[in-house]
Amino acid sequence: MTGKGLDQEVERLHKQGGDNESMLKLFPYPRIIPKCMWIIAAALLGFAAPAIWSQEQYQSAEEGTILDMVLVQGGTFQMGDTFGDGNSDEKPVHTVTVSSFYMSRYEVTLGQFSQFVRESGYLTSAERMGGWLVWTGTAWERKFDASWKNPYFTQTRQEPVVMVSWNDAVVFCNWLSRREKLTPFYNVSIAGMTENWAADGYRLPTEAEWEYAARGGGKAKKYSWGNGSPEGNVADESLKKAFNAWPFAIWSGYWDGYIYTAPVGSFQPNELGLYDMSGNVWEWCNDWHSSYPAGEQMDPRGPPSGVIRLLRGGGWTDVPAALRDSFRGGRLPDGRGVNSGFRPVRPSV
Ligand SMILES: [Ca+2]
Ligand SMILES: [Ca+2]
Repeated sequence: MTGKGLDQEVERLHKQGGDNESMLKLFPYPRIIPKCMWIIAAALLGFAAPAIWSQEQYQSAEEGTILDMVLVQGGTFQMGDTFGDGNSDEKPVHTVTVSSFYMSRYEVTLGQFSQFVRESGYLTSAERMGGWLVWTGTAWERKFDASWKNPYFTQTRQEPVVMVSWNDAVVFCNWLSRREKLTPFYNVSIAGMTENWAADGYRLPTEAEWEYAARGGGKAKKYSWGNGSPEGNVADESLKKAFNAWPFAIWSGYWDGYIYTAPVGSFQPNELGLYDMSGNVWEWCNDWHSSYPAGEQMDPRGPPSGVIRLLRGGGWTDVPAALRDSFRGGRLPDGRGVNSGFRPVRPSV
């Protein structure tokens, strides 16, 4: 589906009723990165099969720290379009230094998210705002019951949670902080949200932290696995074989064996021991999308306000260009898709 086609699909859904303006804005890519609309369309959408989600999946009784956190030693690196094949918002390449931090070794799993919901009673954006588009095998359709519980394909507890918004992810981070007696990073109220950078609790990574980590500590490489054929779950021949009608490009000649999400850690980790940075699901970053500055940056946090929150790394629906370490995707804070999740970080001191 091209960007134009995607816009038409959104317009059609709007005319069907039951939608609203904020929902229409859940497709921001064509507006911020017009050069690669077809990649963006693929990145935003997923597809579906009948969902089976057993009661057993709610019954995790994990205690203590539920995330395996990896210490990422800080350093200085070149951030952005270091290969010269990126989009305008990946330029200019600029020097960035990040401090050390802890990062989850894996994407947050369905099992972990179900524990959060069970203990908190939280209702996600998709559940409150009427699902989103899914792929039925032949067409994209708005499914009002689509959510993390029902992404219209079967998932095990070890697979990454999907259909979660930026707003959902930060509530998860705060829940995790409180259960570990840490100070929450996000202060969420009806008046808005503020961030406490002095807090020791969990938060989403800055995109500088994410890119530094995906590059295995700031290395000049294109994907988290390196520069060659994937070591991860992407839009591959398995996907195309399952769905002849799949409307987007795939990584031709590559078979990863997974049509949808893969259990986290199914592929080799990068140099830092982090799994699935490129591929499997897109990962929310903390920052608002904005243009890069030209000068050197120390622990950049992005602008104080904005419209689009960043997503990084590409997912099981994506082709090479969107899987690059420097590619910048994004959605509105309540945006969600069957191909996006998150992985928290927390300070090292
Ligand atoms: Ca795949
Ligand atoms: Ca990922």
